[in-house]
Amino acid sequence: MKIDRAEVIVTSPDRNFVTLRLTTDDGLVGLGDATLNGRELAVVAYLQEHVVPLLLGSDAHRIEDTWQFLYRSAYWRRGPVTMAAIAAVDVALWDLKAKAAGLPLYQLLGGASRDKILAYGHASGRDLPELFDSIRKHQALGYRAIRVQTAIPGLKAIYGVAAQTQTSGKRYDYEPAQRSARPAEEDWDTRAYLRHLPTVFEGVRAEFGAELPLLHDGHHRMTPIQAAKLGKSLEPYDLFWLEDCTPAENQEALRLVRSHTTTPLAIGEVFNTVWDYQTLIKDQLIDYVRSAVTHTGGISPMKKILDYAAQYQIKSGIHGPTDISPVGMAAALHLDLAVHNFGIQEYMQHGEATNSVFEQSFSFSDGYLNPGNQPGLGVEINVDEAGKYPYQTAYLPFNRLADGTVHDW
Ligand code: EZ4
Ligand code: CO
Repeated sequence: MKIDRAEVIVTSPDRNFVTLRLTTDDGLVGLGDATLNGRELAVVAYLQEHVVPLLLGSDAHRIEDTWQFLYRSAYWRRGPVTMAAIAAVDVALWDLKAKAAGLPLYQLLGGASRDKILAYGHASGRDLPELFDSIRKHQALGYRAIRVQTAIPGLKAIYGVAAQTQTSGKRYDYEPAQRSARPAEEDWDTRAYLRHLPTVFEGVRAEFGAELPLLHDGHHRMTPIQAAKLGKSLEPYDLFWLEDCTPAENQEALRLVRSHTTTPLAIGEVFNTVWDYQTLIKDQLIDYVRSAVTHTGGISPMKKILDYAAQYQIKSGIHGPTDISPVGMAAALHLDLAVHNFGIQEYMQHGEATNSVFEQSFSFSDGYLNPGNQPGLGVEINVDEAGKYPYQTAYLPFNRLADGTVHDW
């Protein structure tokens, strides 16, 4: 099974997606998601200029060897662009191997450890009534676990609140990347946020009861002591997790947060290797690993990170926003089904145009996902449909404080 063709397909149905398509000499097709939100074309160039020429003619069965070759032969290691490109190759090779075996991919990862995959969705609102409506809408869709984000009085637009952004939003509850030539500017005030957020969770618990699992994303905007304070003030509301409470680069920050609160901590959507987790996992400073399969070098390294985490009772919470394509989502779902230490899967649902480009066999019902039993990932790309949606420049927003200082978004 030799790699005969390697194509990089860029399409922008509801948003930009980059897909690697490998074709073998015996005619099998494998897909990998290479989408890196707001930096898509850097990964396209990395793949086209430096990876595709190295893959042609190589043995598609040698997944680990190909991964190590791409990682080590580059000499310059890690980083989101490199690891997104390598991830696309890794996932496409797993797709091919599973198709060659005639098995759904999870069977090659040890088989199913569970029957179904608990998902959480993103509810948001500018005020409590709007937030409650959004939570109810998610419950009506079947969701059994819900992330809660709200506006902060005095701030005009912040991360995670659908109705505040100017994006198309027709099919999405929330889509942060905006199709424009420059990143949109949003605003931030941590003290206002720390005062407001506990009142939101108090309201949600009063309305929806104690049972519903609730999550929240701090999106890297707090200092360690601010995050510690927030974790403590949210303890009465029994969060499933508090995500990305501090900027992710400093692993030691989580030690301070951890020493002050029993609110479970999740981190890692911007990480790209196991080294980003080394201290966090071995010192048990977190409860959930948030990496995306697509940004962490693929299924092979992600499985290793989760196996390492399992030794410390740390579970998975794989990143699954709309900027992960259906190919990347399927890769996550096969891993979710197979690993013992599964925690929860983020799932936001793609729009109709995206679903017309990517034919999927995974399903969502009654709050649970399932990758299905098609051989491989179970996702195919319709190249004619993809061709109808050319790339459009789009950026994630950024934050400024009241005095004009750039802040974490
Ligand atoms: O902001 O994927 O938990 N989910 C998130 C996402 C990220 C986007 C960035 O591209 O934080 O919504
Ligand atoms: Co997040």
